[in-house]
Amino acid sequence: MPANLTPQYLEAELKFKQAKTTPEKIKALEVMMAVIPKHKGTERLRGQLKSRMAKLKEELQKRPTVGRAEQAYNIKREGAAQVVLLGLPNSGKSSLLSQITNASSEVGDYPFTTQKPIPGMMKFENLQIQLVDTPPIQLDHIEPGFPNFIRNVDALLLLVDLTEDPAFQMEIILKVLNDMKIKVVGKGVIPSLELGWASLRALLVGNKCDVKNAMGAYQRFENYFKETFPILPISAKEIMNLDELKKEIYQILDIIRVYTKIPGKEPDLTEPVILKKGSAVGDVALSIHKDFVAKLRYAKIWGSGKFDGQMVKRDFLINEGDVIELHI
Ligand SMILES: Nc1nc2c(ncn2[C@@H]2O[C@H](COP(=O)(O)OP(=O)(O)OP(=O)(O)O)[C@@H](O)[C@H]2O)c(=O)[nH]1
Ligand SMILES: [Mg+2]
Repeated sequence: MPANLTPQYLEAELKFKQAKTTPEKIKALEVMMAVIPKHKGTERLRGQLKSRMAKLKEELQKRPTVGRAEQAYNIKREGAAQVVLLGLPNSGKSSLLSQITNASSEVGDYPFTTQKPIPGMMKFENLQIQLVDTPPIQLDHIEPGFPNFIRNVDALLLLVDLTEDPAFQMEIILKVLNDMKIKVVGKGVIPSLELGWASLRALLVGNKCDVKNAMGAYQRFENYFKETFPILPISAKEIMNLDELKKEIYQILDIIRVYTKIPGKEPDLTEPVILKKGSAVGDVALSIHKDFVAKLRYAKIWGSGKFDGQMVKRDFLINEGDVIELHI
């Protein structure tokens, strides 16, 4: 039986031959393995590719590679929060980052386009939120620096391709996170965890809803996950539902915005103070200066008070949109 190799495969093979470094070779080989036609005629060749890949990965592990990959994951947190895009190859992570942030990340119609994390800033109302595009999730390979990075972000955006069995993709993502001792929490309270475990809020997003039949797949996927996760369909390419997505990203962060004012002046509504949900007046003072808390006598509050300008103490709980005048 002839192998019938496609132009896509031959192109990847050429890249493999031209590759100089082991990571370059692995990337080209990954593409070859992904695009090779899967039938009897290519069985032998697929076997060879697999063992070649095993050798290359072994080679890579032998080398003391501390540094490069790990350094790539040392991304400076900027804005009100740091949210990471996770998903399988080709799910559309880079398309989404390029669409809703000021950054651009290479988009390719072949898997493993993205090889290092890329941050971008997303504007949402009067806030900037940092989104980070990542290389695709793989079951058998986790890059150094990746687990540590993920454990320290504020929330995850799990992106699945609605044209390719989304529930299966979700299973793989959850398995990889579980292996890194990360418990993903959608709706509800964050549980207390065993030592060594981290928990992260996550939003589930089905991409490519513009494609025929994708919304049917979304309905089934949604039925399965909607009790446990906030979930929505989007199209990164056709710009569908992206404003709604921004709102949902803000929602999973569990933060509130309040505004401070000086007596006799209007509050500056372009400069929110960002605090965790459930914060009190004292936390507002603390966010301005640590000495401020000790000196705080009372505050006046517009919004959560019984009436506008009500006098409250430092343990008074605040809500989204409140305006607070601190008195020392
Ligand atoms: N129809 C459709 N195609 C999309 C959409 N989003 C992305 N794509 C296509 O899907 C392919 C993969 O997109 P990428 O953004 O590179 O996906 P990725 O998840 O970053 O891929 P890796 O970096 O390999 O993990 C490209 O051909 C995109 O044009 C979408 O909303 N609708
Ligand atoms: Mg990508």
